[in-house]
Amino acid sequence: MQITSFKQYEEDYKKSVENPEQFWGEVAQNFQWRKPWFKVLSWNFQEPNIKWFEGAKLNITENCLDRHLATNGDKPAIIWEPNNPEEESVTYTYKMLHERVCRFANVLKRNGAKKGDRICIYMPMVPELAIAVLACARIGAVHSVIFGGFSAKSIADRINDSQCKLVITADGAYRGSKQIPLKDVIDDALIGCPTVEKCIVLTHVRTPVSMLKGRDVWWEDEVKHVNDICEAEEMDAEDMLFILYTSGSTGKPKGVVHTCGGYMVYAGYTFSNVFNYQPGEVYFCTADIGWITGHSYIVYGPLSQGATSLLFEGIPTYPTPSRFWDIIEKHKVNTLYTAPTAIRSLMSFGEEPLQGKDFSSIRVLGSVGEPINEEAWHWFDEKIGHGKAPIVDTWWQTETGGIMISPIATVTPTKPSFATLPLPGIQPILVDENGKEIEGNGVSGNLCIKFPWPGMLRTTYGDHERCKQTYFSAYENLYFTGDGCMRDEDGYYRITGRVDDVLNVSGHRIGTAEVENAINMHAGVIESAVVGYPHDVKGQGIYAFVINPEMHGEAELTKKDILQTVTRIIGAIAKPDKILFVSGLPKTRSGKIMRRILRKIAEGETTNLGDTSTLLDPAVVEEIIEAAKKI
Ligand code: 6R9
Repeated sequence: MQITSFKQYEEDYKKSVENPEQFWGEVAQNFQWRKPWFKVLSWNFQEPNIKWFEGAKLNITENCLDRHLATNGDKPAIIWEPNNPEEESVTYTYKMLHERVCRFANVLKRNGAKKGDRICIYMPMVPELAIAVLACARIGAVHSVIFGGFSAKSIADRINDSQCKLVITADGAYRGSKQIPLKDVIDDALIGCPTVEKCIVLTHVRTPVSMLKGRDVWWEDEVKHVNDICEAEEMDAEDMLFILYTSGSTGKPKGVVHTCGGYMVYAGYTFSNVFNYQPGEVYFCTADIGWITGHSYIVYGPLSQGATSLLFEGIPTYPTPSRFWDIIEKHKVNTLYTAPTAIRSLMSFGEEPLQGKDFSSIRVLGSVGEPINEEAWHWFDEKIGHGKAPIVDTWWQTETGGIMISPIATVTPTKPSFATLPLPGIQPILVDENGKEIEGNGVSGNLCIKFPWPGMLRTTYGDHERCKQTYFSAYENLYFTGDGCMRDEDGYYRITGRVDDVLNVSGHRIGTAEVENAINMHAGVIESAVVGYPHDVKGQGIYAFVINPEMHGEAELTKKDILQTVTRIIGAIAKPDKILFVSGLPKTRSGKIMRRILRKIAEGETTNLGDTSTLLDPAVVEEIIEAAKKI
């Protein structure tokens, strides 16, 4: 199923559009099914109702583990690099990983988990995180992984939304020189989570934690009480595999739902092709398993293909900005898949951290999460790839399950900051505001997809209407991505960024409404408006305009108060980079905040603010501009 020439890509693409069912039916033959499907695809985008491989039975862990045992049992499945380079790295072969997953699956059962139950995972980037994820899949429980940077309140909201029965966590996590007290955060979260019956705690940083009698158990104790034989649960192709929460333009994150069969096929197929993975190679994705990139391209995609997936706890700059390069040298990494924000941050340290490092193993480079600017692209190409490693700029989303528009390594000619061409099976279309298709090349519009693909989301947990409204109602019969996009003269796609109220901060999706809600929780805040602005390292920074009561002679409100509130309500990842206290916000007569104006001010624009005639009080704009000059 690996594409090896551009001609083959063109042929496969054509076939995938002309006869999608035959195309995906053939791709799916490369996976292991307990029972075959009777229909490859049935769909409509109105409801939406999408079913892939209907009637088929499988368990994704048999594809990620069992099927490799006979031939590749002793091959490394996961290599783990700890936060502190002085500690030993750990390697799990496929045999070992299979054994650990089965054992932990039995621990889950012992603690009352069964098929269909939702399980929240809040863990550091350790092999046990991958084990926990796979153990859920093994028994047919639905995992909901929450990134370690989210606050107790965010966790509680997510746990309650999907009524999780179990939580898997650790005492803490390392993040460079810092420690994150995961269990403490979970304890705070669980005060408001009546559905959680058990909490399994892994020892990692060895910080003291409190264990609640009857609820909390230690991972290390539990595994002693079970054996390592665990028959995989037989799942329907359309049974739920996981929920992953993501931000949208409203205040409340949605639980994006992926199902077993289609997701597996899509993650595996795209992994194998986009990275042109070759047997025996070491593949290093620097994402966190708390995000979709980690789900699809640290765990499920690579393991389904019998690959060696390198997993790393820590940050790119600790203990030095050579950390990635040292890992590449040490483990002879062949593929590095990372984010533009990490590249820009490492660029800022100059040449010194690269001196004497051996990059000769690098064959393929990848970028994900946000548009990659040309400067970062060239630096990545020259300094890390030495001009010899193709860069795959992979555009996709939590909702798409896997990579959608991207070069295929060694096959597609690349172009700096272009995601290039759609993968087989993906039918992008650009539309104007009215949903009219923009045809031809050298054009820009809103990016939609007009035909289903196996990895697409099926619903948003507990609220199908929301899924419909968010993705399938903006334009009739199309999946709307929320991204703006241009198609150049060669038909290459370049993603220009979100067209909705979603920010992309260091590759993390954050809704402006979420941040505003958090800021407004502070007793002293009357109202706020949040917009993004260009940031050298993060891609986008968060700019908050906050109405300060002090200006009306009330209690003193400080920027620190606001930062603390946001950290408590959402998590440190959503902290504004700039806060501007104002006495009013630019509103229309109907009371809508004119973000367009605030965005311009945040970008440093002071004169060309566009039409302000519909504003209720145009004078407030002048005041904001003056204040903005001072910060
Ligand atoms: C995989 C992931 C999705 C949003 C997406 C877009 C942006 C992702 C990109 C990119 C330009 C790329 N995005 N990859 N923009 N070029 N190669 O990041 O999922 O966290 O859901 O974010 O990220 O705006 O809509 P997710």
